[in-house]
Amino acid sequence: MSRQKDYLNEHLRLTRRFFLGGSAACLSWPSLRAESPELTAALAKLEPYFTVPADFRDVSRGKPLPHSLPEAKRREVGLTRDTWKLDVISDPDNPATLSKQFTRRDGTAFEFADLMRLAEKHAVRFPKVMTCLNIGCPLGTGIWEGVPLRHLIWLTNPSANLRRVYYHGFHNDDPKQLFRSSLPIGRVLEDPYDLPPVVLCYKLNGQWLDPKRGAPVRIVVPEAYGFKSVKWLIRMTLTNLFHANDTYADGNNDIDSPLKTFAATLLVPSVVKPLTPIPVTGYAQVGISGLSKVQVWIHPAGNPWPADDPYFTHAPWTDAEVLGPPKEWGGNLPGGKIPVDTMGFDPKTGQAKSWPLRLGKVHWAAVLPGLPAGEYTLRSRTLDEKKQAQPMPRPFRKSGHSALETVNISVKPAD
Ligand SMILES: Nc1nc2c(c(=O)[nH]1)N[C@H]1C(S)=C(S)[C@@H](COP(=O)(O)O)O[C@H]1N2
Ligand SMILES: [Mo]
Repeated sequence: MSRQKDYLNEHLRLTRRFFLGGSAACLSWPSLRAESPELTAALAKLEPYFTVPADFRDVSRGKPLPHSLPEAKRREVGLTRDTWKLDVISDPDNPATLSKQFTRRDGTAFEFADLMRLAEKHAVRFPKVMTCLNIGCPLGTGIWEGVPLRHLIWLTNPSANLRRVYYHGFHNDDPKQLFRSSLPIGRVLEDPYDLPPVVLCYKLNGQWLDPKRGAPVRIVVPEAYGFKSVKWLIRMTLTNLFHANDTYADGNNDIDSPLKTFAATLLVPSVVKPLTPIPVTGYAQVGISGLSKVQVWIHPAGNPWPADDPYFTHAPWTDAEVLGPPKEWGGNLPGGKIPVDTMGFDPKTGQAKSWPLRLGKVHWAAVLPGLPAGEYTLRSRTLDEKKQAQPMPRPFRKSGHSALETVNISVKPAD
């Protein structure tokens, strides 16, 4: 019974702290490495690091969805590798000075074979999580392969008045279905902060891009939310306009927002027995500011919290264990191996050069202490490399999800 008393004391101590709202040192909870068959079982159920391309969550627009078109129709409209045609033009209203344009009308469109010629010399591969700014939860993580877009831009011989690139995908030739995005030319020509380049992407996880993921060619912008990575790319306009015209701007979104760092749970038991340690697993999206820690905090549900601490910064958060590189990468990678020359991986050893991978995802686990019967609330959060706690430094929804997740757990004896 003395053990139970300890738990109850602990519980009271926590509860008191909630009411006082003071900051507190971390509790020494049972460590993850403590043998726990429940945790081992939970870890065995973790999703793979990379997502099988067909298992990506799909948020495509279009009526009909471009990837649902029958093969014959996709051939007709240029959505197969051997029929793909890309227009690359100067904006007629705000022209960029180019000496060459690629157009279907003149029979000079840029084709897949042209892209493959560039790929022989310039292909790059990098891991990236694809996340919808509106939904918040990652749609999938993959190794994206493509040709840096700047190599195509240079083929137009731009010499002046080029400030932005507008691009859009196939939209059933219906202006109402247009999905477009844009980038400042500087981001296309140069890669700041050691980011991978913006690419004309044609492979995912070592396989040709499939229709759902935007085949034959999509844009992928490494540091951006999904809406910048336009699928079924058919047209690119080089303009002297200085501003964005993204479809996502119409949805009241912050379209210049790079990926945020945040944590969420994957496996949490909704009912557990009293005084029984609780295994929890989750993931963290590793945004532009990196990740130094994932932390968790469980407390009795319904306790008041000081209104001047909306992000629970004074709560007794405890470190979870951020898992290292997996033994199996998943994602149906050819041979189960990271493709050669994937950015962020050592070409000799095939190992990640640093961990977690920036702009990727990482998994975490924790064992929460056993608790007396009652209703509890579990929260998790990240600290980025500057130790800024989620949802800071960018808490606003329209720049991407970073709200703290809340999960309810019932602690009660088995019936
Ligand atoms: N042409 C086109 N491209 C598109 C979209 C679209 O509706 N049409 N959706 C965008 C959005 S909002 C997101 S989040 C990503 C999702 O990428 P995925 O389908 O590969 O997961 O695709 C982007 N590219
Ligand atoms: Mo999206």
